[in-house]
Amino acid sequence: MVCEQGHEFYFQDGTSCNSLTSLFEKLKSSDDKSLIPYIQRGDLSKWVGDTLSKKKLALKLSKLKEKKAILELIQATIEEKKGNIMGDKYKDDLLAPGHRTCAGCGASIAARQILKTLGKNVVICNATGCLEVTTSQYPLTSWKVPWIHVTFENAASVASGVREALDAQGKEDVTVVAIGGDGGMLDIGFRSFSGALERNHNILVICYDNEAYMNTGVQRSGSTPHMASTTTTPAGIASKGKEQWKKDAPTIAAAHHIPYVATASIGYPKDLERKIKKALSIKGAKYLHIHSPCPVGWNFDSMKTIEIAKDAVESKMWALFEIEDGVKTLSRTPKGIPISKYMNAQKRFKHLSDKDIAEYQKRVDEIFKKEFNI
Ligand SMILES: Cc1ncc(C[n+]2csc(CCOP(=O)(O)OP(=O)(O)O)c2C)c(N)n1
Ligand code: SF4
Ligand SMILES: [Mg+2]
Repeated sequence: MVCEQGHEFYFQDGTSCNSLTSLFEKLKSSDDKSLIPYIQRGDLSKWVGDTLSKKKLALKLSKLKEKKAILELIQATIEEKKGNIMGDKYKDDLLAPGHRTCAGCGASIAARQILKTLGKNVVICNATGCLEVTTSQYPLTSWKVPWIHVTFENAASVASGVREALDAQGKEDVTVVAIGGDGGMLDIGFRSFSGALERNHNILVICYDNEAYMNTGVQRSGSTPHMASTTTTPAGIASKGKEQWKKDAPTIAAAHHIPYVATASIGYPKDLERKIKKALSIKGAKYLHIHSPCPVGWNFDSMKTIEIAKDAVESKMWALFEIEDGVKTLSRTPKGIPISKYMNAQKRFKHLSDKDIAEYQKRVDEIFKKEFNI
């Protein structure tokens, strides 16, 4: 069928249009989900190609001028649709949706919460790991703020350098953040982490702790909890999972005599927000350690990320506290739910017997008694 302007248009479902207007009307009203990837990639010409040109000579455009006009109209329509698809909900997020973290990923929830409070006047130095890999696949990025991918082991060193450079330019007001996972920040990047804290560089160092090297296949880290099963500490006849207890990174950070250390959880975003704001008000090195459950590595239903995060806090598996000038203060009194509720929801602990869990419970109770007297 030939349209009023002498063109033939066909959609992939075989319908043709009589005019350009009907083409755009169809595009506008389409609920076709296959459009979404093109819109998100902003890959207009591919969409035109895939949608219109596949049918034999479906789009006959003899003049370049006409083609340009059509492309512009489609571009405008796509921009309009983009607004609808993304919705107002995510419009102000500084970590754009569409990245590739797994469903229910605690690390990406942490990153959104962090950026919301940090705002735009920031430079992020992000170590290799799940958060970096999933949000920055070339040529795309989810980061709407200045962001540097640095190697696995030196995020805090790069942040120190960025700080120096900005200060030399008189840009003391820009916040500099080093962010990495527990492997990148607390094991392999420990030297650079420790160095930056010891120099008391005016930066905020953040570890999103998902308690293993997730990006490379759930290997144990120093931050993996005792008896958790990972691919390098698999539970079985001869093993009950990781032998060692979780490394106490916040206490190690505080031992560098920095002005502010805090722990947080993605389950308590207001507490996290308050702590970031406080960190930003303090000059010198600050350390924030955020518990960030990983449905894949911990093996739980991805709908339950926040519930698991909260249960960690309420069962005393994860304490929310601040250390200011060496003084440790609990920021949330846990409800004291049984630790079994937290553990039984995750397959990484499924091999534990009631006796093992009771021993765990005893240990966390003792720690809370000793450190917070509750
Ligand atoms: C020096 C070095 N060693 C190992 C790797 C491979 N590697 C990339 S990401 C990763 C795991 C990251 O773990 P973590 O920092 O905890 O972040 P997560 O993936 O858990 O978010 C490893 C081992 C690397 N990139 N560089
Ligand atoms: S493996 Fe875990 S930390 Fe990595 S993207 Fe998936 S849910 Fe997030
Ligand atoms: Mg990790």
